[in-house]
Amino acid sequence: MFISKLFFPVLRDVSADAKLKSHQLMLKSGMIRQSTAGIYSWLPLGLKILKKITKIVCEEQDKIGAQEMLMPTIQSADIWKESGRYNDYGEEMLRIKDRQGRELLYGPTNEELITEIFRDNVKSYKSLPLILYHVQWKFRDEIRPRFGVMRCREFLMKDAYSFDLTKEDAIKSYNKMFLAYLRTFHRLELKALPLKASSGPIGGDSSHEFIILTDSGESQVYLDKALLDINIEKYDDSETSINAMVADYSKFYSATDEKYSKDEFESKVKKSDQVVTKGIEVGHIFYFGDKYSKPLKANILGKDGKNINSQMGSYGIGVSRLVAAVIEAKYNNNIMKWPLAIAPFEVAIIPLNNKSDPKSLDKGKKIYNELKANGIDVILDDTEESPASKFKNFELIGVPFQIIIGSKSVDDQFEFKELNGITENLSVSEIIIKIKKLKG
Ligand code: P5A
Repeated sequence: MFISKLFFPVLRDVSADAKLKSHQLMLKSGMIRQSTAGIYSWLPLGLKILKKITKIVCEEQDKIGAQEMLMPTIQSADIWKESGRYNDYGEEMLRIKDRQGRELLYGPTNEELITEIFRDNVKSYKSLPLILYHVQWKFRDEIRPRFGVMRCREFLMKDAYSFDLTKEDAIKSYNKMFLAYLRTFHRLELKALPLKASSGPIGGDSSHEFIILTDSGESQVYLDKALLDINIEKYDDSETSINAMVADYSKFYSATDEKYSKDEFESKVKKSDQVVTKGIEVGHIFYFGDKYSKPLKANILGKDGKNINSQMGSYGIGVSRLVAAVIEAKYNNNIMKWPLAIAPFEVAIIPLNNKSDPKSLDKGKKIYNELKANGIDVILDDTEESPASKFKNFELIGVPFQIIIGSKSVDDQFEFKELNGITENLSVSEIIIKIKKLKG
């Protein structure tokens, strides 16, 4: 991409309603624009990051054997009446009538729809275990949408659903997802903590929220400091390792506001290890047994030939919320610090004097092609703006690395600068090796 072609409408004056830094920076850099309260358009820069995050989320789902599919945003009210949630869900659900007067709704979640698909298509225990997922827009008519895409009305969620024969197997699926979630957030360079949580309108008796600790978060959390030291890289995919991981996390106290008990917290965690802070909920997983399979009659033939309701769980990640959460967790000096894996561009090539030295732009284009050929996501500054304004643009976008072509470039050596970090003099091939290594 050449920057002169990139549609990124910079907003000089961000509305005072944008209280969170992530909201301000996303508006300012032209990542998003509000369409109406709590509903946003994703402009090219924002969408690029959203897609990179989605890809990582999907890769980790695929790795545990979950299969991707796509369900619609609009659902029939009938299945929600069958599950009993049509009335329970209240005003958060956007209800629609079509021209025939049929009751429809914009899905706030998909437990009913996936259970219907399962009921109509899976008949025997032989098809289990089964985990299906999709990445789809959801609508919740939040009473107070705020903080940009952090708490909005239309948002992108990855939601997965597991089907098992027994409770024991369902807990295995739950634990596998637990690890997949920790790995997903780890790849986004976020420290997400699984906290025992209440299950709310989704239901069930076992649930964990995944929370990123930041002062700007909406959730109040209570935990043992030791949880922060658990290194998830030490767990592999074997059942023993997954069980060890769950046991390690269960050893230490952690709870969200709703589950918090002062007595339990103070008796279990010594004063110096007590952490009381705020966080952003980026994921939430649930085990709810037959809460949906029973009323929707999603029976399968068990091993003994008898019909049995499958044991289910559901697992959500707020993909669009994650974009804002990464900014909140990592921004520095008003600059978005994107992990390389999701940066809108990995490197910016900045010829400083395109006007007085047209050869520098040719050099820039040559490097651009070399980087592209090596699979590096690169943006070239082909404008005649002042060096100061060029640097400002790339800071605003948050490109993690810059190759500067200027008076300090000698022969094939260029300044290679980390955003807000150190500068080295490197050749193009050294730069390529370095970036490839950083990408892993
Ligand atoms: C799990 C998957 C569910 O809906 N059903 C399917 C279950 N869980 S949840 O906790 O209600 O939502 C999952 C994640 O979605 C994000 N999220 C939101 N993001 C932006 N704006 C909102 N209004 C919003 N509501 C939920 C959160 O990250 C949440 O963990």
